[in-house]
Amino acid sequence: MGLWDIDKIEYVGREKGPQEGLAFHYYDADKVVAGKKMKDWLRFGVAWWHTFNQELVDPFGTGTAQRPYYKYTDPMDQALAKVDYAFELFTKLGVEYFCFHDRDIAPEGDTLRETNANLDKVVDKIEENMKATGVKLLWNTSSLFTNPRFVSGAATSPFADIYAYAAGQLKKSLEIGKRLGAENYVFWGGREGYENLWNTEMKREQDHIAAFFHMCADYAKEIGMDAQFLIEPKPKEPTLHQYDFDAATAINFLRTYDLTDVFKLNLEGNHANLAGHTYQHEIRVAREAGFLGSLDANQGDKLIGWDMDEFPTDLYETVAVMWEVLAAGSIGPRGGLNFDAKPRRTSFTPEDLFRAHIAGMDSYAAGLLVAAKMHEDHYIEDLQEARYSSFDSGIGATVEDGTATLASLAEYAIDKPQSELIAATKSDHLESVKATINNYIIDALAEA
Ligand code: XLS
Ligand code: NI
Ligand code: NI
Repeated sequence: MGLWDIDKIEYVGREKGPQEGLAFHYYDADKVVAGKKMKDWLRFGVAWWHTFNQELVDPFGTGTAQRPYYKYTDPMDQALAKVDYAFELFTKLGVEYFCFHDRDIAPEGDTLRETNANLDKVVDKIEENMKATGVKLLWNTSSLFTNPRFVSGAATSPFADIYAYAAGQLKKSLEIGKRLGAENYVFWGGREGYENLWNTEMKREQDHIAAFFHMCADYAKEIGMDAQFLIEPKPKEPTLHQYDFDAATAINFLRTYDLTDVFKLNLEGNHANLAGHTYQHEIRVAREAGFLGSLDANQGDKLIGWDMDEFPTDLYETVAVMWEVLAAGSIGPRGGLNFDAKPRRTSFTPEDLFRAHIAGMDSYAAGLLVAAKMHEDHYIEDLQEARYSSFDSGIGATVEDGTATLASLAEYAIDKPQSELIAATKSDHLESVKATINNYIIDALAEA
């Protein structure tokens, strides 16, 4: 049973009925769906910070989590012990990737030099375990938001010493990413924004962080670190306003500062909601602009306006996400689905960590099955094609081939009576579309 006192999680399908908690009902890693194995479409990753470090605190209470490694009271002993627990959890779940911040895996020392030495010890052990298990690093990142030194940001801090420290931290993180063969490297700007605009030079701060990103790209090139760089948009929380607000804002930033060759986006469900979007919207924006990089799989709650980081179980959302992923051909060049998610405070046992990942993995596997069936039938593609068909020929085609002018269009429209214009529009039958998507969910999962 190992360190966690839990057996390897197996795929049992639906034969045992709906209540088999410690087994996969839909996630069948090697099953081929839409031309690829499920595990290669989904590339699940475990988030070190939530799964191993999150104590399930909330603003009103201390942690409720019960974890077997809490018996190691020395921070370094605990950090090293966690590596064993981590790799056993990955292999028992059959998850092939993981992600971490520098601060998740090793305690800080008083100086960057001491901190880096702590990191090296844990990274040695992580590297050994990666070799032994074949589990890979989906991405690593630097925490430039936890320590009080980052109170006013890191690469947008008004304090130059802090900026320099952040750069030093990044240098080390990129070296670790290279050493561990990171597929991606993530930048989430949790404190890169402002609390108040009156004391903020917004453009100056953005110039600074752009320079920071260029330095990171240059250094990665210099040391031969070839991870795909990703910006992870989030509109707010912890700061009042964050500069990488949403996908569209982040893409505009990358274009403004000539960073489009280096960066793509890592998109997160709950962040999308905080920005007033759906997860599907954020993925669509990135996909159509060519910036889809990777996904942080979690969900928010309709009734609560902050970052809940719930494990994703909303099938309607996983279907939408996987529909976009199938349309793109992959999550991203080197992307995966990282569970940036934590069990609820009331799900505090070690076993709940497994249950939560199983729920997330099954929900995305189910989403993949449904979306694959929709793509196979060309249901959405046909519906969209028909909707825009008036642009395939006639006056519409002149718009798309660039020959239309305001005058040519006005000339075409000038004598059209209202009755003809209304006749040119068609009902979307949106309620039927939504009901049909429901039917796809019901039918595809009944067949699974
Ligand atoms: C916080 C972010 C964070 C990033 C990595 O809301 O999602 O966890 O994924 O720094
Ligand atoms: Ni988040
Ligand atoms: Ni995230």
